[in-house]
Amino acid sequence: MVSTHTTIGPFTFDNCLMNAAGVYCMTREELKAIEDSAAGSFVTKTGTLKERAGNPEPRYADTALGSINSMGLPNKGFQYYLDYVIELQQEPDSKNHFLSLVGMSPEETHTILKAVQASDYQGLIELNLSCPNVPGKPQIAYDFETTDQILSEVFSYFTKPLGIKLPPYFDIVHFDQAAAIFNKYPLTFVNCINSIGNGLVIEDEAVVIKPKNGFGGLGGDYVKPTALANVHAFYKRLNPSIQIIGTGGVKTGRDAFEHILCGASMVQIGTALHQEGPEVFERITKELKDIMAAKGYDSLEDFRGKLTYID
Ligand code: RRO
Repeated sequence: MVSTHTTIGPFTFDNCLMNAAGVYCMTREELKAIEDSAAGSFVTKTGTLKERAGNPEPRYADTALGSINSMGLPNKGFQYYLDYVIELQQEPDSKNHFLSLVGMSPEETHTILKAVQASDYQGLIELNLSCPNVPGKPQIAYDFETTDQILSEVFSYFTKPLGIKLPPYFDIVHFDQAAAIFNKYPLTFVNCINSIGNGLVIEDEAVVIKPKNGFGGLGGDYVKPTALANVHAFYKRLNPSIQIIGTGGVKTGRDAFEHILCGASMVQIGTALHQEGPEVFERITKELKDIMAAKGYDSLEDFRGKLTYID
Protein backbone atom coordinates (compact mmCIF):
# COMPACT_ATOMS: atom_id res chain seq x y z
CA MET A 1 0.00 0.00 0.00
CA VAL A 2 2.63 2.55 1.05
CA SER A 3 5.03 3.26 -1.82
CA THR A 4 8.25 5.24 -2.12
CA HIS A 5 8.01 5.16 -5.93
CA THR A 6 9.14 8.36 -7.65
CA THR A 7 9.94 9.92 -11.01
CA ILE A 8 12.66 12.24 -12.29
CA GLY A 9 11.92 13.63 -15.74
CA PRO A 10 10.66 10.74 -17.89
CA PHE A 11 12.19 8.07 -15.62
CA THR A 12 10.48 6.04 -12.91
CA PHE A 13 12.08 4.56 -9.81
CA ASP A 14 10.61 1.95 -7.45
CA ASN A 15 12.32 3.66 -4.52
CA CYS A 16 13.28 7.31 -3.98
CA LEU A 17 16.45 6.40 -2.05
CA MET A 18 19.82 5.97 -3.75
CA ASN A 19 23.53 6.59 -3.17
CA ALA A 20 25.09 10.05 -3.30
CA ALA A 21 27.86 10.45 -5.86
CA GLY A 22 31.23 9.60 -4.39
CA VAL A 23 30.03 6.86 -2.07
CA TYR A 24 29.95 3.19 -3.18
CA CYS A 25 30.23 4.08 -6.84
CA MET A 26 33.90 4.02 -7.87
CA THR A 27 33.94 0.55 -9.46
CA ARG A 28 31.54 -1.71 -11.34
CA GLU A 29 31.54 -4.00 -8.30
CA GLU A 30 30.38 -1.21 -5.97
CA LEU A 31 27.78 0.01 -8.46
CA LYS A 32 26.50 -3.56 -8.89
CA ALA A 33 26.04 -3.80 -5.11
CA ILE A 34 23.84 -0.68 -5.19
CA GLU A 35 21.98 -2.02 -8.25
CA ASP A 36 21.25 -5.24 -6.31
CA SER A 37 20.24 -3.42 -3.10
CA ALA A 38 16.90 -1.83 -2.13
CA ALA A 39 18.06 1.49 -3.64
CA GLY A 40 15.93 2.84 -6.48
CA SER A 41 18.92 3.81 -8.59
CA PHE A 42 22.61 4.60 -8.48
CA VAL A 43 24.77 7.54 -9.48
CA THR A 44 28.34 6.89 -10.58
CA LYS A 45 31.44 8.49 -9.10
CA THR A 46 31.96 11.75 -10.99
CA GLY A 47 33.89 10.81 -14.11
CA THR A 48 36.47 13.10 -15.70
CA LEU A 49 37.95 12.96 -19.21
CA LYS A 50 40.95 10.95 -17.99
CA GLU A 51 41.28 8.58 -15.05
CA ARG A 52 42.48 10.33 -11.86
CA ALA A 53 44.27 8.98 -8.77
CA GLY A 54 42.93 11.76 -6.53
CA ASN A 55 44.53 13.20 -3.38
CA PRO A 56 46.88 11.35 -0.99
CA GLU A 57 45.42 9.15 1.79
CA PRO A 58 44.02 9.32 4.39
CA ARG A 59 41.41 11.36 2.50
CA TYR A 60 38.08 10.29 4.08
CA ALA A 61 37.25 10.09 7.77
CA ASP A 62 34.08 9.14 9.60
CA THR A 63 33.50 11.39 12.60
CA ALA A 64 31.04 11.42 15.49
CA LEU A 65 28.72 13.78 13.58
CA GLY A 66 29.31 12.66 10.00
CA SER A 67 32.27 12.66 7.67
CA ILE A 68 35.00 14.78 6.15
CA ASN A 69 36.59 14.04 2.78
CA SER A 70 39.14 15.42 0.41
CA MET A 71 39.17 12.63 -2.15
CA GLY A 72 40.25 14.94 -4.99
CA LEU A 73 38.07 13.44 -7.69
CA PRO A 74 39.65 9.99 -8.00
CA ASN A 75 37.82 8.11 -10.74
CA LYS A 76 38.29 5.66 -13.58
CA GLY A 77 37.55 8.15 -16.34
CA PHE A 78 34.05 8.89 -17.64
CA GLN A 79 34.18 6.21 -20.36
CA TYR A 80 34.39 3.45 -17.71
CA TYR A 81 31.12 4.61 -16.14
CA LEU A 82 29.47 5.35 -19.48
CA ASP A 83 30.27 1.83 -20.70
CA TYR A 84 28.78 0.31 -17.54
CA VAL A 85 25.48 2.23 -17.60
CA ILE A 86 25.05 1.45 -21.31
CA GLU A 87 25.70 -2.22 -20.56
CA LEU A 88 23.15 -2.24 -17.72
CA GLN A 89 20.46 -0.45 -19.71
CA GLN A 90 20.43 -3.41 -22.10
CA GLU A 91 19.34 -5.73 -19.27
CA PRO A 92 15.54 -6.16 -19.05
CA ASP A 93 15.16 -5.49 -15.29
CA SER A 94 17.72 -2.70 -15.08
CA LYS A 95 17.01 0.33 -12.93
CA ASN A 96 17.36 3.82 -14.42
CA HIS A 97 20.69 5.47 -13.57
CA PHE A 98 22.55 8.74 -13.13
CA LEU A 99 25.93 9.28 -14.78
CA SER A 100 27.92 11.91 -12.82
CA LEU A 101 30.41 13.89 -14.87
CA VAL A 102 32.62 16.96 -14.91
CA GLY A 103 35.75 18.10 -16.74
CA MET A 104 38.81 19.70 -15.18
CA SER A 105 37.98 22.75 -17.34
CA PRO A 106 34.85 23.89 -19.20
CA GLU A 107 36.44 22.61 -22.44
CA GLU A 108 36.87 19.14 -20.93
CA THR A 109 33.30 19.21 -19.66
CA HIS A 110 32.06 19.90 -23.18
CA THR A 111 34.27 17.15 -24.65
CA ILE A 112 32.79 14.66 -22.17
CA LEU A 113 29.19 15.77 -22.65
CA LYS A 114 29.52 15.65 -26.45
CA ALA A 115 30.74 12.05 -26.17
CA VAL A 116 27.78 11.19 -23.91
CA GLN A 117 25.40 12.96 -26.29
CA ALA A 118 26.75 10.86 -29.19
CA SER A 119 26.62 7.60 -27.19
CA ASP A 120 23.81 5.06 -26.79
CA TYR A 121 23.24 6.10 -23.15
CA GLN A 122 19.57 6.85 -22.54
CA GLY A 123 19.61 7.62 -18.79
CA LEU A 124 20.13 10.71 -16.66
CA ILE A 125 23.28 12.84 -16.40
CA GLU A 126 24.34 14.69 -13.25
CA LEU A 127 26.85 17.44 -14.02
CA ASN A 128 28.90 18.02 -10.87
CA LEU A 129 29.38 21.77 -10.46
CA SER A 130 30.45 21.55 -6.83
CA CYS A 131 33.55 19.45 -6.10
CA PRO A 132 35.27 21.25 -3.21
CA ASN A 133 38.50 19.25 -3.12
CA VAL A 134 40.70 19.76 -6.15
CA PRO A 135 43.52 22.11 -5.13
CA GLY A 136 43.41 25.27 -7.26
CA LYS A 137 39.93 24.52 -8.71
CA PRO A 138 37.11 26.44 -7.02
CA GLN A 139 33.60 25.03 -6.69
CA ILE A 140 32.19 25.99 -10.08
CA ALA A 141 28.66 26.85 -8.97
CA TYR A 142 29.90 29.53 -6.55
CA ASP A 143 30.91 31.47 -9.69
CA PHE A 144 27.55 32.42 -11.22
CA GLU A 145 29.01 33.89 -14.41
CA THR A 146 30.99 30.75 -15.24
CA THR A 147 28.03 28.54 -14.32
CA ASP A 148 25.75 30.51 -16.65
CA GLN A 149 28.33 30.27 -19.45
CA ILE A 150 28.80 26.53 -19.03
CA LEU A 151 25.06 25.83 -19.01
CA SER A 152 24.46 28.09 -21.99
CA GLU A 153 27.08 26.22 -24.00
CA VAL A 154 25.95 22.77 -22.77
CA PHE A 155 22.37 23.29 -23.83
CA SER A 156 23.45 24.43 -27.30
CA TYR A 157 24.29 20.78 -28.14
CA PHE A 158 23.10 18.56 -25.28
CA THR A 159 19.57 17.16 -25.51
CA LYS A 160 19.63 14.25 -23.04
CA PRO A 161 18.09 14.66 -19.54
CA LEU A 162 20.64 16.55 -17.45
CA GLY A 163 20.70 17.95 -13.94
CA ILE A 164 23.36 19.65 -11.82
CA LYS A 165 24.91 18.87 -8.44
CA LEU A 166 25.09 22.07 -6.42
CA PRO A 167 27.17 23.24 -3.52
CA PRO A 168 25.28 24.57 -0.52
CA TYR A 169 24.39 28.26 -0.65
CA PHE A 170 24.10 30.25 2.56
CA ASP A 171 22.48 33.53 1.59
CA ILE A 172 18.96 34.29 0.37
CA VAL A 173 20.35 36.57 -2.35
CA HIS A 174 22.45 33.68 -3.63
CA PHE A 175 19.39 31.39 -3.75
CA ASP A 176 17.63 34.08 -5.81
CA GLN A 177 20.57 34.66 -8.16
CA ALA A 178 21.33 30.97 -8.67
CA ALA A 179 17.67 30.08 -9.30
CA ALA A 180 17.33 32.90 -11.86
CA ILE A 181 20.22 31.36 -13.83
CA PHE A 182 18.99 27.75 -13.56
CA ASN A 183 15.48 28.76 -14.65
CA LYS A 184 16.88 29.85 -18.04
CA TYR A 185 17.79 26.26 -18.94
CA PRO A 186 15.92 23.00 -19.58
CA LEU A 187 17.45 21.29 -16.55
CA THR A 188 15.77 18.05 -15.49
CA PHE A 189 16.82 18.43 -11.85
CA VAL A 190 19.12 20.13 -9.39
CA ASN A 191 20.71 18.08 -6.62
CA CYS A 192 21.14 19.89 -3.28
CA ILE A 193 23.69 19.57 -1.72
CA ASN A 194 27.27 18.48 -2.23
CA SER A 195 29.38 18.42 0.92
CA ILE A 196 29.88 21.69 2.82
CA GLY A 197 33.30 22.56 1.48
CA ASN A 198 36.49 23.10 3.43
CA GLY A 199 35.57 22.25 6.97
CA LEU A 200 38.24 21.22 9.46
CA VAL A 201 37.89 18.28 11.86
CA ILE A 202 40.47 17.84 14.62
CA GLU A 203 41.18 14.89 16.91
CA ASP A 204 43.49 15.48 19.87
CA GLU A 205 45.91 18.00 18.33
CA ALA A 206 45.81 16.91 14.68
CA VAL A 207 43.76 16.98 11.56
CA VAL A 208 42.12 13.68 10.45
CA ILE A 209 42.74 13.76 6.69
CA LYS A 210 46.01 14.44 4.84
CA PRO A 211 45.17 16.63 1.80
CA LYS A 212 44.97 20.41 2.14
CA ASN A 213 46.24 20.29 5.76
CA GLY A 214 43.01 18.62 6.85
CA PHE A 215 40.46 20.82 5.08
CA GLY A 216 37.65 18.84 3.45
CA GLY A 217 33.99 18.54 2.55
CA LEU A 218 31.61 17.83 5.43
CA GLY A 219 28.75 15.33 5.25
CA GLY A 220 26.34 13.75 7.71
CA ASP A 221 24.69 15.40 10.71
CA TYR A 222 26.68 18.62 10.27
CA VAL A 223 24.97 19.37 6.97
CA LYS A 224 21.31 18.34 7.25
CA PRO A 225 19.80 21.77 8.11
CA THR A 226 21.83 23.38 5.30
CA ALA A 227 20.74 20.63 2.89
CA LEU A 228 17.06 21.02 3.82
CA ALA A 229 17.29 24.79 3.40
CA ASN A 230 18.81 24.42 -0.06
CA VAL A 231 16.25 21.80 -1.14
CA HIS A 232 13.38 23.98 -0.01
CA ALA A 233 14.84 27.26 -1.32
CA PHE A 234 15.22 25.81 -4.82
CA TYR A 235 11.89 23.96 -4.65
CA LYS A 236 10.24 27.34 -4.07
CA ARG A 237 12.22 29.21 -6.74
CA LEU A 238 12.71 26.84 -9.68
CA ASN A 239 10.33 26.22 -12.57
CA PRO A 240 8.16 23.21 -11.64
CA SER A 241 9.75 21.30 -14.55
CA ILE A 242 13.07 21.31 -12.65
CA GLN A 243 12.86 18.65 -9.95
CA ILE A 244 14.91 18.54 -6.76
CA ILE A 245 17.11 15.72 -5.52
CA GLY A 246 17.79 16.04 -1.79
CA THR A 247 21.17 15.02 -0.42
CA GLY A 248 22.71 15.71 2.97
CA GLY A 249 22.47 14.23 6.43
CA VAL A 250 20.12 11.36 5.64
CA LYS A 251 20.66 8.50 8.08
CA THR A 252 17.06 7.72 9.11
CA GLY A 253 13.64 7.51 7.52
CA ARG A 254 12.80 10.74 9.33
CA ASP A 255 15.67 12.53 7.56
CA ALA A 256 14.45 11.29 4.15
CA PHE A 257 10.89 12.32 5.08
CA GLU A 258 12.12 15.85 5.85
CA HIS A 259 13.93 16.15 2.51
CA ILE A 260 10.73 15.14 0.68
CA LEU A 261 8.66 17.52 2.80
CA CYS A 262 11.06 20.27 1.66
CA GLY A 263 10.42 19.30 -1.96
CA ALA A 264 12.78 16.48 -2.90
CA SER A 265 11.65 13.93 -5.49
CA MET A 266 14.60 11.63 -4.85
CA VAL A 267 16.85 11.38 -1.79
CA GLN A 268 20.53 10.44 -1.82
CA ILE A 269 22.58 8.90 0.97
CA GLY A 270 26.33 9.43 1.29
CA THR A 271 27.88 9.34 4.75
CA ALA A 272 25.41 6.78 6.18
CA LEU A 273 25.97 4.51 3.15
CA HIS A 274 29.73 4.76 3.71
CA GLN A 275 29.23 3.80 7.37
CA GLU A 276 26.64 1.01 6.96
CA GLY A 277 26.99 -0.30 3.43
CA PRO A 278 24.17 -0.98 0.91
CA GLU A 279 21.91 -2.53 3.58
CA VAL A 280 21.26 1.05 4.70
CA PHE A 281 18.68 1.34 1.90
CA GLU A 282 16.47 -1.40 3.30
CA ARG A 283 16.56 0.07 6.79
CA ILE A 284 15.84 3.67 5.78
CA THR A 285 13.15 2.62 3.28
CA LYS A 286 11.36 0.73 6.03
CA GLU A 287 11.68 3.67 8.44
CA LEU A 288 10.32 6.06 5.79
CA LYS A 289 7.41 3.74 4.97
CA ASP A 290 6.57 3.39 8.67
CA ILE A 291 6.38 7.18 9.03
CA MET A 292 4.21 7.45 5.91
CA ALA A 293 1.88 4.68 7.14
CA ALA A 294 1.53 6.31 10.57
CA LYS A 295 0.57 9.58 8.88
CA GLY A 296 -1.79 7.95 6.37
CA TYR A 297 0.36 8.82 3.34
CA ASP A 298 0.38 6.31 0.47
CA SER A 299 2.82 8.04 -1.85
CA LEU A 300 5.46 10.77 -1.86
CA GLU A 301 3.01 13.05 -3.70
CA ASP A 302 0.89 13.13 -0.53
CA PHE A 303 3.50 15.21 1.30
CA ARG A 304 6.21 16.35 -1.12
CA GLY A 305 6.90 20.08 -0.69
CA LYS A 306 4.12 20.41 1.90
CA LEU A 307 6.33 21.84 4.64
CA THR A 308 4.20 24.08 6.86
CA TYR A 309 5.24 27.45 8.27
CA ILE A 310 4.32 29.31 11.45
CA ASP A 311 1.85 32.12 10.60
O1 RRO B 1 36.21 13.56 -5.02
C1 RRO B 1 35.98 14.43 -4.16
O2 RRO B 1 36.86 14.92 -3.43
C2 RRO B 1 34.63 14.98 -3.96
C3 RRO B 1 33.82 15.38 -5.00
BR1 RRO B 1 34.26 15.17 -6.79
C4 RRO B 1 32.57 16.01 -4.71
O3 RRO B 1 31.80 16.42 -5.58
N1 RRO B 1 32.24 16.16 -3.39
C5 RRO B 1 33.04 15.75 -2.40
O4 RRO B 1 32.69 15.92 -1.22
N2 RRO B 1 34.23 15.14 -2.69
